[in-house]
Amino acid sequence: MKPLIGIIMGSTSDWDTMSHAADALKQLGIPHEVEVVSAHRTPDKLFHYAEEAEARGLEAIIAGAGGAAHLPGMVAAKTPVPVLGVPVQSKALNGMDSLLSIVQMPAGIPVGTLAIGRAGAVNAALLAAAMLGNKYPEYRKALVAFREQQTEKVMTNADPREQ
Ligand code: RP5
Repeated sequence: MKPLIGIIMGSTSDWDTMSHAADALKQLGIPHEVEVVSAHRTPDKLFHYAEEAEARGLEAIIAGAGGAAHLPGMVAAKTPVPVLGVPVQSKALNGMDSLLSIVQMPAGIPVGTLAIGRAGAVNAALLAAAMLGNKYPEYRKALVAFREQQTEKVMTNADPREQ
């Protein structure tokens, strides 16, 4: 099936984090692709990826990066496809650098920024699913079912001593 969501990241070292976005999309049955696209190591590839995204049918891009994390902002600047940014937890500054680099976009080019690390990656996928759900009822249904299961899991495991 043609991918509807593109998951990109600045480095293979981001995969530990970004794999959680891919897992969540897989769980919801949403076709997606995964690719390393570095803003500073492969800038031409970044431009090409962003310029082609809409024509290839991508309806959202989840972009993860760490440190001076300009990948999500640069991609957003080159495509009208909505971009969700995931700050990867960096070693030096624990991801605060990534977070501020991604979230502080000047007015005009938005990047929907999620939390640092795994939570951000999972939530980027869930948010992308919610966006797709406006157009594809099957993905809205899958998201609702996921949330119901999540609630059920908490309700049936309420005593932490029994975990
Ligand atoms: C960023 O630099 C990447 O997104 C990654 O989080 C960080 C470090 O990259 P590596 O040096 O591990 O390749 O571009």
